[in-house]
Amino acid sequence: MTDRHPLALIVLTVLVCAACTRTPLPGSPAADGTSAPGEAVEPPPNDGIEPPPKEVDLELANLGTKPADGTGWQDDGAHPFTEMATIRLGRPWKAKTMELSLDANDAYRLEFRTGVTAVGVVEVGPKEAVDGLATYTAELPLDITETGADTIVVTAKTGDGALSIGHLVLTE
Ligand SMILES: [Ca+2]
Repeated sequence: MTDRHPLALIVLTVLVCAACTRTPLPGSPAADGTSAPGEAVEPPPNDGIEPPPKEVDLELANLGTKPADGTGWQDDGAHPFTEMATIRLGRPWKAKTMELSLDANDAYRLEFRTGVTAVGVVEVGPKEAVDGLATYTAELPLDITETGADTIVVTAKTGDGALSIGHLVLTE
């Protein structure tokens, strides 16, 4: 396709120029990341879709319903985030096994904590054969079972920054 609408070129040119003027020259006062006084900060483009939060706070009690495998990472029944999910367990759990669903194309790190102290880590994923949420089951390390945990912090080891958890069930 070479017959682009002329307006598209104008828009592109304006965007490129805007990017140029925002790039500070080495040694210029703005190079340390501070904005010049009075410089307007433009809002991010809004395509009408609410962006997922960086961090979410979840309760185990609200994660009991298993969404179908393949549910989209932002669909009903999924809890999307981009960096970290904190799951409050409501009480200390000396769990032996867990079942949970996660967006399939990421590798997740689940850090079990009691208070702010880490007691053990479980890593799951990815499961490339599934598109959307996939279910995992895991036996928990003895440290977690013996010490107990009241919080799980979920982050990604690798992935696309589009993270999601569906359900979580612990078994003692
Ligand atoms: Ca993902």
